[in-house]
Amino acid sequence: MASETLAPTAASLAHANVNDLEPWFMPFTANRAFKKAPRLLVSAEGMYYTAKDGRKILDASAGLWCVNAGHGRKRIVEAVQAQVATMDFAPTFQMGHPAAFELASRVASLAPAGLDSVFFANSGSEAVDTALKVALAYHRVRGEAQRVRFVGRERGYHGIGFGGISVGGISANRKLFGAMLPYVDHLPHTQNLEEMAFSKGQPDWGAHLANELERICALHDPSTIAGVIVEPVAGSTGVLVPPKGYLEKLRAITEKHGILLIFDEVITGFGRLGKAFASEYFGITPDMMTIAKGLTNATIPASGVVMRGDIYDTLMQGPEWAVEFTHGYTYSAHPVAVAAGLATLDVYKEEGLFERGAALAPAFQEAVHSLKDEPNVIDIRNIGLMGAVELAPEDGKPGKRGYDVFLKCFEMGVYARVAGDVLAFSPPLIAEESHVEEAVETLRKAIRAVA
Ligand code: PXG
Repeated sequence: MASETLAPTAASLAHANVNDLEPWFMPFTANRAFKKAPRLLVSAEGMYYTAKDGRKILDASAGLWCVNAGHGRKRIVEAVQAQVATMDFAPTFQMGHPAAFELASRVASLAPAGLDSVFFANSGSEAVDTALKVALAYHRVRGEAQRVRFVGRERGYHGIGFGGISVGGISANRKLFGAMLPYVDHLPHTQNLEEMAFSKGQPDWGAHLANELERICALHDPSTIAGVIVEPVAGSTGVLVPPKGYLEKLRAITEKHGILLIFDEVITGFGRLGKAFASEYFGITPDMMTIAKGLTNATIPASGVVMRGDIYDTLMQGPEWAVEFTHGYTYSAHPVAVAAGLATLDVYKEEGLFERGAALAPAFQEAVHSLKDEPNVIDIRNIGLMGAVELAPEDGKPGKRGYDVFLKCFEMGVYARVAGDVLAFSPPLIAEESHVEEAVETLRKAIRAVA
């Protein structure tokens, strides 16, 4: 049978009709500005996108911090193609398919010892909601139903579900949406330019900020707190690296009070810091981790919560014929996503990509810090293959300078992420030093051009 429609080429996509840009209400996009001057991508391979006008665009941000093995990986693409042709979908409520169990085992074996159980979802936001619900249910079935509070952190990003924006600490993502989840408090964020500007890796200053958790515990009574959720390194708000000793303190305080510590590893998982997870990098084991993005190299959406095995055991209550944990998504452990996940883990392992990321990190650090004396640069921070350059805001127009630099970079062939006035790089782990140089030198020119 002819398969002419199955494999659209970059050329055919380039001619796709994009005359009407209005109907798509785009996510996290300045819609009106975009539709006046669209930036359209039509294909991707390795470290580069191709734009609709044919230009190659260096992907300095691994898509949205997710394409850790680079684009168009044959092995992953073929696994997806084979799976979709063999079994396009299988229900996972009261049914299962073998590969999903294999993926859960393989994820658990990458996770710190004791984190043995994996619940699958489709997006980071769903993983966060799932983790919050697991925490509430865990305490409830143990007879501690009064543990209903969560503590997040200012400037934290945990996706855009109601749970995620409630524990999240980005005011712009909260202000349109009313009161959100009740019983949520926030730690202060850890960023302080006076004390830590231009730190390489973890800042020396700031561990004491974790003591705020004791204050919050005292205020609410720690026995009412179900969980504390933080990104080990905050990504979306512009790479906030935890001060030395900070995460250790959060671990000690949560443990002391029987509060579950949830690391949101949606960005930091799968090699971003040169280890499978940030928990391994920092040597701190949380009670749960949320994962997404790099789990499938973003080829197919998938996410999950990796939790302590005894949390799973605790939830196994009630009669055996009854559903123990009334939660799940139609697409939890979707067969095609699972196939992508298994192939992705093979690629990471066979190509030693986590180690490769770790090996590139020192050169990456020096490259991003070389921008220190450029105009308006007020901070540079980095860890693993996450780097951020913060620019002074224009008077009365926060975010404008960052946005203009982002546009300039794209015009000059480099895609980076921008959050307010912070430009962030998180290249795929397959990057060569020359790619890092290309990204940094382009950013340098863009910063000068916009100054
Ligand atoms: N937790 C963390 C730590 C994240 O970074 C989510 C949860 C939500 O994942 P989903 O799959 O629901 O989007 C994220 C997502 C950016 C950027 O450039 C970051 C994310 C998504 C899109 C853009 O900062 N992080």
